[in-house]
Amino acid sequence: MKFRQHVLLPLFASSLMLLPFAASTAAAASTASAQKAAPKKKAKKAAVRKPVRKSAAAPKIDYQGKQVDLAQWESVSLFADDMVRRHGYGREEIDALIAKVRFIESAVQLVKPMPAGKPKNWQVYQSRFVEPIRINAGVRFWNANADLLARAESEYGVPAEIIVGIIGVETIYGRDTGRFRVMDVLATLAFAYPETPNREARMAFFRSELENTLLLARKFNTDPFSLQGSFAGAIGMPQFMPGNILKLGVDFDRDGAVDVRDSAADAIGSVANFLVEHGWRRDQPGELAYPARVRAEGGWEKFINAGLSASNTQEELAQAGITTQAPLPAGEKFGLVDLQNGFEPTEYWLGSNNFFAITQYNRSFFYAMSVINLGRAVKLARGA
Ligand SMILES: [Ca+2]
Repeated sequence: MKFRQHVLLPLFASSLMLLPFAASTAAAASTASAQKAAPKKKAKKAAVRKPVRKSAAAPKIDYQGKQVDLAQWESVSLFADDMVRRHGYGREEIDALIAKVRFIESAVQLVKPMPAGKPKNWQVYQSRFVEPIRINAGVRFWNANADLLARAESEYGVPAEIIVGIIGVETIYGRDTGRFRVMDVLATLAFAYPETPNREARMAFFRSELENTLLLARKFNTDPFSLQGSFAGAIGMPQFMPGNILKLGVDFDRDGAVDVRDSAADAIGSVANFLVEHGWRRDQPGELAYPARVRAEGGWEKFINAGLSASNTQEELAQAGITTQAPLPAGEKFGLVDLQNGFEPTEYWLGSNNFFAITQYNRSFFYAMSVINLGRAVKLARGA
């Protein structure tokens, strides 16, 4: 299994995530995914009585944080020793960097799991991403980058509409890339992660991403404190974690550096490369997913939450009572995708290998299906 660099998608999206251990994506805790749909009806009612305080529903986010003496902490000191020993930094150099880090309480709050709330609702989730503002921005992005998208499609075999779907869902094409200093949030989460059952694993992940941030800055000769991102340290248009920029980032405009924040070319190439490295197949026949029906008698439930891969044969699925109206491409395997709709009936789909490659970007069926639908909507709007 490949090491997953994705971060927990905690705040608002967590109640919508399909999988419990949402150790999400390259995209990690993307700003876009964390946006909360405003409770419209309530706001309207309130407006009748008095002017609505628009920000009332959103928590106040402190991007600046506060000065703390991290150098006092043993875990920080061990990290510094490690950077000196394994990567040849000077101890003074690391100490000077650590001294500049600010503690971001907002990041700690934002990674905490949300209390169980309303049931997951695919239609509500999707309506936040497949909507006119994002579609129009997608048309502009596609038009502005048509040659790059075509080149990525030919070099990586990933259709333009999938790349457009991902960058749109992540950040509305670079509009919401996050306003935290990556060094601050990663250090905060690496050394002061909140008490959760997976705390140790998450801290190890963020320590490794803090290390990657320093290596990234050194590699491209930039100030690590100039890097900005989400509360979980995801950077740029595609919300890549620093480790993914190092490992999977592509200098698609060939200017000598991977810059997923300011170069649409690098963002496009990096997203395509990410998908290929996570199993996307250029030659896959048929659709990414097929609407499916499950028989009333049951027998198919074992295929729910059975992992993020298309690993079931068509015979297995049919025998368990899962069928599609459209014929499936011969020999291809699939996985069952359930899209829960609150108190309405759940939608079922059979997801292909490439569908599940998208779930490696963010470990959620809702996410992958929204990417596909946004990309398709942009393509349609552009063609019209
Ligand atoms: Ca570049």
